[in-house]
Amino acid sequence: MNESLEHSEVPKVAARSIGTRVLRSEDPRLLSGRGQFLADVTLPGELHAAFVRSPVAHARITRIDVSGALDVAGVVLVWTGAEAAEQCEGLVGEFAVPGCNPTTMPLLARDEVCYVGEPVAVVVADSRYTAEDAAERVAWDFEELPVVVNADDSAAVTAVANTQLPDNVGLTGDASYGDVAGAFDAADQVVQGRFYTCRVSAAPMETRGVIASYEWASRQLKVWTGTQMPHYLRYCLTAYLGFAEQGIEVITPDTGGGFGQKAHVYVEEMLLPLLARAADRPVKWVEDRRENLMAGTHAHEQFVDISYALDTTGRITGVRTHALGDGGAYHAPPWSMAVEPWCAAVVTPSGMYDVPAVEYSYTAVATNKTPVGAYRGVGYMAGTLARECLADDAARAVGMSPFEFRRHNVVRDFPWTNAQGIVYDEGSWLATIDTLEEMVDYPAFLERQAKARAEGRYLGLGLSCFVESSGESTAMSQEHGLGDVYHDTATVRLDPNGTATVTIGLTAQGQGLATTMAQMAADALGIKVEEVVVHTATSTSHAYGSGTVGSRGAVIAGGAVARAAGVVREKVRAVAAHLLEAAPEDIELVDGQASVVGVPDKMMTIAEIATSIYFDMSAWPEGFDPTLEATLAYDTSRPMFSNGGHAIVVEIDPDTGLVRFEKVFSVEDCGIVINPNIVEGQIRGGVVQGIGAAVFEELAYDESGQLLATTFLDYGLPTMDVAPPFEIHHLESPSSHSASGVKGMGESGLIASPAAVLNAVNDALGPFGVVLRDLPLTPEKIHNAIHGAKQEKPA
Ligand code: MCN
Ligand code: SMO
Repeated sequence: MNESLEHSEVPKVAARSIGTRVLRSEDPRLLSGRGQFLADVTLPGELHAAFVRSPVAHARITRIDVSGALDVAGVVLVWTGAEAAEQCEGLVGEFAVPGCNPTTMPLLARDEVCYVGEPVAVVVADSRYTAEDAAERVAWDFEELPVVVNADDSAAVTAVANTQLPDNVGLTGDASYGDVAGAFDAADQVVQGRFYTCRVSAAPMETRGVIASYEWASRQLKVWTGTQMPHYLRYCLTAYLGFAEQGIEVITPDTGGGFGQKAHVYVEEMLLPLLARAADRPVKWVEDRRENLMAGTHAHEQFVDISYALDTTGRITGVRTHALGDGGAYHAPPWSMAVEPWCAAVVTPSGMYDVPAVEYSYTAVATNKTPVGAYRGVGYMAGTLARECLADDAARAVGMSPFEFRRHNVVRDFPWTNAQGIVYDEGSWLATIDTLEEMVDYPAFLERQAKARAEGRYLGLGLSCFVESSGESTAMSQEHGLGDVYHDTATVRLDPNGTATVTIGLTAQGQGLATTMAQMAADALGIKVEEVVVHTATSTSHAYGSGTVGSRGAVIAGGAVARAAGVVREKVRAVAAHLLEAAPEDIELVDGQASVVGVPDKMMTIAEIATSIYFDMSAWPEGFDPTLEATLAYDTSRPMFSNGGHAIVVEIDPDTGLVRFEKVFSVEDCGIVINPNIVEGQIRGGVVQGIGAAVFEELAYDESGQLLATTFLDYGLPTMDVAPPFEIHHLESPSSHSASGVKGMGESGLIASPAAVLNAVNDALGPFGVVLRDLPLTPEKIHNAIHGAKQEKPA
């Protein structure tokens, strides 16, 4: 734990801006087309890279001939695996728990290609056209090897997907807490199911891309990329490639979404700097959509087997979970194949329910498919889908409504320690269920549903509740048995005119951190939010950050901002006290004024104080240090958990199998809400992504390992026409640990909405007596389920 970095040194501040619907400061620029994205960056003399990517899923490379490409006018360099390996063996992917077998992902494949899209060679030329044309002229021969395209075959080792993992296992482990066997032996009934979350893409609107420039004279390397972890990338550029870290600047321009896909270190990010150095010219690569769907990390694919032991009253007395993840061909560094099955099994077994006995196991296996990486709500989505959909099965088995069943099992008293020993300090778990039930007006819905059925229309209501670990921190990592260490810094400066300039270590992919962190700083300094400008981590020259992952921005960047602002605030109070002839403890900073508590006419503006600190030594108390700028780090001393739930109403067309989304009801408790507009935007976006993952999206492969979706024509992203209206309700159980009581929430929408969708579809399918458990819920699947069932079962 990192108690030394805790917030306790931050004075509690009056919330003026926090909690209000401040408009996003990012929007005027971004919405009027003034954003500067990676593709907008053009460097003098730049060259362009194009990759040769494997057209087959698994093969041994027997010959590569690049001479045809080198002959093309304008081509500067062509590298294959041999040249790349001279510089770097590859990126090691592993997870720091027993049972992980690491892999090394070569920068360019050398002997073996393990998935369609794996880079085999790279061409650098004076234009993108030339580079692409020349890439076509790289000739290579290969011997095809047996292919593994699904997790069950991989687990059975029908073939080896990657010779680095002879038994196909990337990661495996298990644990048991409490008397699980006893709970299942004594159970009145056991319900179980196998749930499948299909392979999808995070599909950020802006694909990946890298620009690198290297100045040999000063040994300065600049790397532009939309990464979510610029400081970690900078560290890797030194660790793997030997560039001097002090000479490296990683620049993250405006970024059109990351959603976890950009929370990886990619081979392209390693190659471009090497190529720029070798060519002595800047090199640029901007991924196209086809490449992104093939070579950006994939997400989600896993099977979760889950069973509940239920007692006679309908209490869950034990849960068993086994998660089998299809990890693709390599561990995607740095998170590895653990992202899905480990998270699903370890982090989500009990959710909001008071389950005394928990057993889980997880296995990630390799297949000849693109590596699976992080995607908003890593593993939580699949774990929540299994748990919440089995809860509906259990509710049906014991004859309770989905609300009653959850209320019967929910944890009511806090702090609560789950079977695994993880402590939950506070939460509004029961209130989440009650609030959702009120919002949907359940009796009225049942009536409407019955009436609709009588008319041959099929409405369904699906419920899903979640607990989300938020504010990823050292403490959170340790609580889950890992050794990751996190902290971030922020710099807060009060300017001579009393405005503030703030720099944080987290990048922004669209979360609105520049706005919310300005709100944090404004309240901590006692000035107006319009008087604060926040620079998110656009360059590693500024504040240090561990990355915008694990919904940590509000908590961690917020904590660092509050701590740094606290130091500056004390300086202002000291000078105010001196000038107003009062004790510093009696000085209040609110709304741009420093005033003496209880003496309303004794006040001056914070701007006047700032000006005098910079320009008038006579304003300083004895021995005053005029530094009006502070950089401090923050980490939490304890893990913190948000909670909430969604209820989704759908209608199924029995003739076409299409699902129409009527309405989403969401309850979110992320402690104190900094900005309700932004939090609601996060919920809407996340839920719609979850609707996509549940119904429209799938990165399917054929038996030979060919990816079947490489454009947005064959990969169905949800668009505004399917996005339903939302009703959102905020509950606030403040964290007693974070600055201002905030908790994170950026992943909650996607974590819990697919379960609500599946539950809603199954509720609508109720009259046909069928229950679906595999995503995506395509029209075909639903149509077949209805027509396979032939006719409605009697109610
Ligand atoms: N917020 C708030 N009050 C709270 C909690 C959060 O106002 N109590 C605000 C935050 O200040 C921030 C936003 O809500 O502006 C999300 O906050 P948080 O939950 O702290 O998450 P992060 O800032 O760390 O963002 C990361 C998270 C993750 S892990 C993924 S994945 C994801 C997500 O955010 N990727 C996104 N949301 C995304 N939204 C956009 N537009 N693009 C992405 O790539
Ligand atoms: S998947 Mo978010 O980047 O933790």
